[in-house]
Parts: sequence; C-alpha cells; structure tokens
Amino acid sequence: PREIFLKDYKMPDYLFDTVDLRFDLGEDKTIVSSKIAVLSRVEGAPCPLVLHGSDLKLLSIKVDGKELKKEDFHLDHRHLTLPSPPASAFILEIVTEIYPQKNTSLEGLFKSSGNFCTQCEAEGFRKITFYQDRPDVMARYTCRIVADKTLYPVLLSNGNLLEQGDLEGDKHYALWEDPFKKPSYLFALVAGQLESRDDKFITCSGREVQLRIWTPSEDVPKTAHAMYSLKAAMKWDEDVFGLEYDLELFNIVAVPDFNMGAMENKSLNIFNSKLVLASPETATDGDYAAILGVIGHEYFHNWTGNRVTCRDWFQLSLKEGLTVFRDQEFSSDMGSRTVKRIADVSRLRNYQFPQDAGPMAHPVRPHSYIKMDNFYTVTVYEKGAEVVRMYKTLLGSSGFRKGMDLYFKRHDGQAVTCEDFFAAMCDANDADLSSFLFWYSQAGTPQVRVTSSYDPDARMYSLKFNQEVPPTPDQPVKEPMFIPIALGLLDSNGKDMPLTCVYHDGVQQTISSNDQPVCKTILHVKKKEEEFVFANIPERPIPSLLRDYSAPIRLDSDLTDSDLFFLLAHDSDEFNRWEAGQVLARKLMLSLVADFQQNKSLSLNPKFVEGIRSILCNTSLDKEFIAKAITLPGEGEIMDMMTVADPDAVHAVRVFIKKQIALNLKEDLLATVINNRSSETYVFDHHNMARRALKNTSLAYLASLDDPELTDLVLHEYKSATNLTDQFAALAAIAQNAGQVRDGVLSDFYTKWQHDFLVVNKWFALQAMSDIPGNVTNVQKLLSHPAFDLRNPNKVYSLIGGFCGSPVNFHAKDGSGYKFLGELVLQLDKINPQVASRMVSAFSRWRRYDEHRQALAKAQLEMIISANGLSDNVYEIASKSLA
Ligand code: DPP
Ligand code: ZN
Repeated sequence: PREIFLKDYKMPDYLFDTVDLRFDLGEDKTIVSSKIAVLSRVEGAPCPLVLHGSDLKLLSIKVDGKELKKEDFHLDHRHLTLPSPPASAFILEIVTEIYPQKNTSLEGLFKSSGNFCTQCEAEGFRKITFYQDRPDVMARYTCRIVADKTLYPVLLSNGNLLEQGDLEGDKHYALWEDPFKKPSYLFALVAGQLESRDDKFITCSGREVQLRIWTPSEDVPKTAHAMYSLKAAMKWDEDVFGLEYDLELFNIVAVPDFNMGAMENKSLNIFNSKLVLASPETATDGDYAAILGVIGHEYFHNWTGNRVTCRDWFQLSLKEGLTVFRDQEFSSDMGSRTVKRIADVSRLRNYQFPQDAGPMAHPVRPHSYIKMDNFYTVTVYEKGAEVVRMYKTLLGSSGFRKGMDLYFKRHDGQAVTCEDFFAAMCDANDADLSSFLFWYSQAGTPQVRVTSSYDPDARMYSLKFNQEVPPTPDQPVKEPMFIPIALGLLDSNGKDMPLTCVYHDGVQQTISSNDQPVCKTILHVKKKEEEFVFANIPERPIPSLLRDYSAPIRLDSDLTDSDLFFLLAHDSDEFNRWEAGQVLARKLMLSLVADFQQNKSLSLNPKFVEGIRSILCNTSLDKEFIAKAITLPGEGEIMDMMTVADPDAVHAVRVFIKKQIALNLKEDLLATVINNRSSETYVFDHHNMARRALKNTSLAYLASLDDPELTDLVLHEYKSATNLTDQFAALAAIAQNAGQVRDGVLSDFYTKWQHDFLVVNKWFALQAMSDIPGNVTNVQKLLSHPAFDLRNPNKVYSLIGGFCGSPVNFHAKDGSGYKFLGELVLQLDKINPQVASRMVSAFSRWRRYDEHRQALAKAQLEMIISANGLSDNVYEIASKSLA
C-alpha cells in the first residue's frame, strides 16, 4: 500500500466545469454514463489526465464525441489515464458498469434494505465512475436517474428536481440539477420505496424551503424529532452565524446500513437510521440528544464543508473540527451549556487522549495516510473542535464571528486549507496568533504543570506554567504550544476576586479597574516555562484554572485535596466544579488501584463520600449536573493515567467505590429515585432529561448492591417505565449482576422489542459491554443470534465494538477476548474494510498492558497482518500498531 503525504500536494492539472451523470439502475448491474466538460489549467506541454476508479467495468470512453481506442488510454487497478488529452477544453464521456447489489463495503453506490443509496466521502465516488476524485476539483452536476417505477418510486439526487416522467417498460426517470459547484464526495443518489415527512422553513430573508425526511413508510411517525431538530438547526445558524440555507429543498434520507453516522451531501443528507428515528418508546434521551446534534452537524456542513470545502483530505478538520464545534454550540444553546461541555470533555478524555498517546497519534491535520477513511478520528473531529473553540476563547464571541464572516467572504465556493481559516480569524481581528498553528501540526496532548505561590506582604500571587508536548510517532521533539488558560481566583468565602493587573515578562497588563471589576481572565501561555504574577491580591487565593476547559491539555496543579473540595463546593465556573470532583475521584481511584495491586484491603475516604452526598442533596444544582458530578471517571480514563494499564485493578476499584457510595448514601439515593419519578408523557427538554438522568444514575448505584429488596425496586422501575430511557436504564441496572433475574429481564426485553432493530442493537450492546466474568462466551453465542448480521455496521458496532469497550473481558488474561476480535477482523475485512478497520483499532494500544497481555495481543496483530488479501484499511492500523 502507498502512503500519501501532505507535503506532496499538487494542484490538479485539469479542472472540471460541468458533470452530467446518468444512472440506469438495474437488478444485476447499473450503468453509469458521465459527460464531463474538462478545462485544462496547464499551459504549454500537454500532461496526462489521471482519473481514479476502482471496481469499475469500463464500457466506453469518448473525447469530443470520438470513441478512444485501446492504445489511446491506459487502465490499471486504480486509474484510467489519458496520456495526451486535447490542449484546450474538451468533452469527456465515460460509460461504466457497476454492481451495487454486490457492494458490501457500503462505499460508492450500494443497496440498503432494497433501496439504492450512495456514500462518497472520502473516496467512494471512484467506485461509481472514473473521475478526479479529490475535493479541490469542484464542478456543477446534473444527475438523471432511470429505474423501475414500482421498485424505486422515489428518485433523489442533489439540488433541484428539473424534470421527471414515465418511460417505457414500467420505468421512470428524474433529472436533478445542483446549481452549486461541489467536489465529488458530496454527490448523492437515493432510489427506492420511501415516504416522507414534509414540513417547511421560512428563511431569514423570507424564502420558503421544503423539508423532507425520507424513510420506509412505517418509520415516518418516528421522524418528528429529527424534523424538529432540523428546523431548530436552520434557525440557529441564521441567528448565531447569519448563515441562511441556499436552495428551495432540503432532503434527509434514513438508511439502516451505513458505515458512518451521517453524510452531508449537498441538499440530500443521508443518515444512519439510528440518528433519525426516535419515539419515546424506542429511543433514549441519549438518542434524542445525538439526533439533535447530528442533524445539526450535517445541516451546518452546508456552509462549513460544502460552500467552503477542503483543498485536500489532510484538511479534513477544517470542516469537521469547525462543524463539530458548531454542533456542540447548537446543542449547548438548546439544552444545558455546562452539561454539554462536561459530556464533550469526557469524550475527549476517554477516547481522544488515548489515541493521542498511542501508535495512531496524529496531528489535527495529519501529515500522511494510507487510507483516508482511517482518519475520520476523534483527533480530527473532537480535538479539532477544541482548536476552533480556542479561537473563540482568545478572540471573544464577536471576534470569532468576525473571523467566520471574513472566512466566508473570502472563500465561498473554494476548496481551502486550515491556514486560510487561521488567516481569516487573525486578519478579521488584527490578532497575532502565530504559534497557534502548532495545534494543527503537532500531535500529542500537551502536559501543563502549574505551581503557585503567594507573597502576603507584596499582595502578589504567582502562577508558573511549565509545558511539555510528549513525543508521538514521527515527532520526537515538539515546539511549545499556544495555550489559552481561562482562570479566576477564589477568596476564602468562595467568591471570585476582582483581578486588577498581572505582570508577565516584566510587563504590567491591566485587567480591570475598581469601578468595573473583572473576575476572569485568559492567560496566553506560549513558552515552555512562563510566569504570571497577579497584583493586589489581599489573601492567598484558590485558583480555578482552565475554566470551561479552555484548552485540550492535561493540567497538573499543586491544588490540595481540601482546595479541590473547596472548588467543588464554591467555584462559580460550573464546569470547574465538576472538574474538581473528577480530579479528586481520579486521585482516589489511582491510589486505591495501587492498594489493590499490593493486595491491601480497600477503604474509601469518608470525605469523598460526604462530597458526593452534598452534591446529590444540593437542591440548587441542575439535576443533570448532579448526575454527571456523582459519576466516577471512566475506566479508560484511569487506565490512561497509569504507566502499565491494569484493567482488572481499575475495574475492581471502580466497582468497589460505586458500592461504597451506594451503601453509604442508600437512603439519599432511594429518595432521589422516588422524588424524580414521573408518570407524565415523555418530554424531550432539559428539565425532564435532567430529572431522568439523576433518577437513573441513582438507580444504577442502588442496583450495584445486588440486594433483593433493591432489585425488586429496579424491576418495578423496569416494568412501570413508560419510555425507553427509563426502561433501558432499569434493564442496564439489573444487568450489572449475573443471575436469573438478569437473564429473565434480558429475555423479556428481547421478546418485547425483537421487531425493532435499533432497540435490539442496544440489547446487543448492553450484553456485549458487560463485565460479567467470561462474557466472551455469551458474545460468541450472540454472533449466531438470528437478529445479528455481520454485514450491518450498526450491529457490528453494538456487539463487537461493545465487547471491545469492556476492559475486563476484552483484555481477559487468557487471551480469549483478543482471539475473538482477531478472528472477526479477518471475517469483517472481506465484507467491509472500513468497519473491520474500526474494529482492529481496539488492539492499537496493546503496549499499554502487562507483558503477558502484550504478547497475546501482538500475536493477533501479527496473525492479521500476515493474512492474504488484507485491505489497505486494516493493514494501515495493524502495521502502525505494531511499528
Ligand atoms: N459524514 C461525516 C460527518 O459529517 C463525514 N463528513 O462528519
Ligand atoms: Zn461532519
């Protein structure tokens, strides 16, 4: 396999002006005819035109109407080359034959539940026809679809419907035209038996947009929340960024077989059904929130991704980091800002930090790849979003908006780079952020150490920062990063002190005056070592650092436990209140892990339990905040902080703390469950979600005690639930404890929901993730369950992905978990390389474990890499993991 490098980027020699596509959709084959108006950029000597293509059967190729002979072009596995095309503009016509019915990779044109649909990002268009399949080739498309009228009554593509009509032989056609230039990855086609929920949206300038969400007819009732989310997103983008939708029609199609969550094809978004379909009985609060976020995300791409796109795939974060940031902000504005921030930061810590510290670590803008599909990562997306958030932190809301406005003014209709975004932000604000660009080029999570000192006589308070960016593959030595640190200083009553001025590098900077006190500031930490000294500080403060998590770093400070308890109780920054509790919990868990490893008996610091109690019983706090604050850090997060990750110890300690909390706070938890029940009909709003979250978190604590009386309570909750959020939470609570009750409820749940594949996937995932010893046998059995299918990505993600997310069973000492995954990766790779590659990633951090586990995991990776006919996708992950 060939590695592709950012440094080798070259502009295309040929541009495409218009592309007219015609699809004749058939039962054993589909004929794709394309007619491209080619423009030459090169002056002087002609150069070859190289088109990408894979798994295509070439039927004919014409230049300016003349059929090319065999010797006029060159065809290999991946390319169609015209060695000397005409020097001036010409028309290229190509006809290919493809086999969507046999396409299990779910990339290009394929069938899902009897319907045709496409997925072209990143490089799927080349499985449809020969093309310069790269994002800097932007063209205007038309698409004519011809198909059987009974089997495929609905024919959709990008843009506006120009014509439709009947044809001979029970066929019909539709002709679509997209007036906006676009790269091939945004092309889409759908044909099938679908029905739509229709609605409309009036834009800020008074234009009416038709909105349609397409699904099989029986699912139409489950699209109400998606439609609500779409309208909310359209309004939000106008209000917050002044961005208006630009066509008269916006379509969303839900399909059950889809590699990713969703795809932002121009005016024809295609979604994994799990991110569209919801009803109170079949979707949880988490699903409702995910639908809101992803519908928003794909809609927001219309400007950040489609109108302004990426020059090359290395720039992926230009659109993804920015669009994730936008969807995070949207969800914050629709619900609770603090709770959303906590959820996003937890995700970053549990998934991105480990990636950034492992063999697949790569910068937000990678330097190279073998398969681009492997770089749709938490680093490009979530860390990328943090990078965008830092611009806003540094420039303020209005400065950020100015930067966005300039970005669109300069680049609408173009394919650009991360530097272009950076330049727009700087130029619009006259700001010098030079070293900020290292966030795009350097991998690894910066480690920042803060030490403080107070001089009561001089009333000066000093904070010294020391930063270290750890080495990552191909990047042994790093430059210091530009890190915005938002902070406040608390006085002994827990109030924010006014900040007047700070000395930095011998220069005095005024923060605020007496008549207009300011209590929060942002320090720009840019050097390896740097000191900031605050003046006029009347007493030793307790610093609240990195408020709202102002930079994606690991922060290590000299705060004592009592400082942390103080912050937990008083910090005006709610995010940092939660964070103080998490820092305490992480310290506690790590020290208990050490005790466990030394066979010492475990005992829980009563102060910690009291801290949890005071949060749980604080009626002035938001209930979802409480639910988050009483939840312990994930096992992955703790393992990530250890020199040698010990899944058994971390798991045992987390279970121990959970049970201790449940035992000590039993009455409070019971009261919380009872007081937060509701018999009303399901409402998706923050108030009700928060109530359910708190009740269900408390229920899980109680169930962990495996006490018959409490089990009865949980069973009662299970039976009386009127929505899936409550029902599934009760099921999960019961499923913590092996035994007959668990088995009975699991089977009851399946019987009840077997007709609904999305609910069944949750049932698979719940069992797959279980920490019950020896669970691999059960998961193995579920592979042959009638509802399971290796060809459906959602099912694989639920059962196999779920299993790999269970530290104790996946990392079982006997190697059974590794062996299970190793064999499946090879089976999956034959069906769908993208999905196989996601699964093999579970091995990538094998060096983090003890020698015994290392040997077992390594053997599986070696077995995989030596297999015949391995895909480039899996090869890249496996080889980099072994390197
Ligand atoms: N569909 C994926 C996303 O929106 C890739 N663009 O993130
Ligand atoms: Zn996206």
